[in-house]
Amino acid sequence: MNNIINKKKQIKKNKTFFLDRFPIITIIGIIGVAVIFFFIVINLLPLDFFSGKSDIIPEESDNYNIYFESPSKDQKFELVNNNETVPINIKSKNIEDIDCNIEVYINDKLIKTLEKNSLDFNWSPSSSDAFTIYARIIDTDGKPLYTSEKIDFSVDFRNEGVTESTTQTDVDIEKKKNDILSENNYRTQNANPVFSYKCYTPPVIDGNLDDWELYEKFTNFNPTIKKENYVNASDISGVFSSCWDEDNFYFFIKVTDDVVNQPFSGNLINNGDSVVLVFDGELEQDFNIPFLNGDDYQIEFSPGDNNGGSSESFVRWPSNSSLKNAVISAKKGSGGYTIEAGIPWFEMPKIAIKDELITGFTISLLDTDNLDSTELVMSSSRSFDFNNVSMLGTLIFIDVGDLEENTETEQ
Ligand SMILES: [Ca+2]
Ligand SMILES: [Ca+2]
Ligand SMILES: [Ca+2]
Ligand SMILES: [Ca+2]
Repeated sequence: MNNIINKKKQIKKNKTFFLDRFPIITIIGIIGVAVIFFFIVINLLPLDFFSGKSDIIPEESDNYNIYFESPSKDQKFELVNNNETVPINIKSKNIEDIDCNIEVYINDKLIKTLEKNSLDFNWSPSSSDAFTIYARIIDTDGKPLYTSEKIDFSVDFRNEGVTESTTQTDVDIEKKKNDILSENNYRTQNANPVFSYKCYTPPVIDGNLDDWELYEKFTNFNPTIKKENYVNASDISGVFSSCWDEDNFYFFIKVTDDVVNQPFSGNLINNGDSVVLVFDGELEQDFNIPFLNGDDYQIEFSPGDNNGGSSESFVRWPSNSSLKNAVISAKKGSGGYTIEAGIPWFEMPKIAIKDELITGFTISLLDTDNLDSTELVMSSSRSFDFNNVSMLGTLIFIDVGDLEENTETEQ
């Protein structure tokens, strides 16, 4: 009997033991659910909802990165006038998957907000000065995710004052350029676009620089073919300008070259010191075609051969013949040469010249010093291949009014 009572007691004890604990388990369960819910809510709310800690960055942001390819640290830009610009090239890492923009600050002032896929532009400084540039990745709420290193650089205008008075015009020109750049397709990764202004008075083709003061100067040539032979800027470098009207494309190139050597003429000029211009006339339509086709032109210019022959040009593509109707003037000296030329548009009939025309374009400097063939090629695009137009940079033809008149009336 006692045994039975004891067993019953034991069973009862076990039952109460379990039932006593049951509410505790329930409470723990409720707390657990509450905690999980709490974290879900936190994640759904902006980060600074609790306590304003806006500098808390998601873990993976450690991998975001942006840095400047141009300007480089302490780089000095020597600009001829206000039409010249400083190329800003930003590289990014691991921002493909986040919704963000890039803000660019110069001297702590926001100068531009870029889309993450288009991180190159030309900046027009207003005067000679020292500058500090940095960029931030910002998310769609404007919250900064990453700030780049600060890069110091300087700008020195050689003709300070001469074009200072054209500020108002420059603003309009910059706006027109930016509108074109933001509304069109071009190969931004190949090179910063170069602008060719319409001229209201054509340059005098005499090999002299005088009439190029108002036009954009391009100097940022890169070693592209046989680049292991590149020594320094006195080996080979250049300053390029161009302009246009309804009749002709005009350009001026000043080539610095330690040894001017052109043993050849006619269809061999591309083996000696020479310059080659490549146009893709229908950039938009041919965006995915790497080979040269019917609207492309590859035109070579020689400053004249070693025997005192005159300057000449040769169309390598599409016709493989000399360029008969171009007007060319060249000057050779001990430290290089200049070529000034006007090419009638009828020699490049597939380029339908008009305001805001965008073409694929690269100008390359072919340098021969001591050998019988090209030793090094410097190009206006980051890479260059004679047979691949998808490596070309961009030339944009724009009409910004009569620059000469603007300068005269404002002075
Ligand atoms: Ca001239
Ligand atoms: Ca050279
Ligand atoms: Ca083409
Ligand atoms: Ca040379």
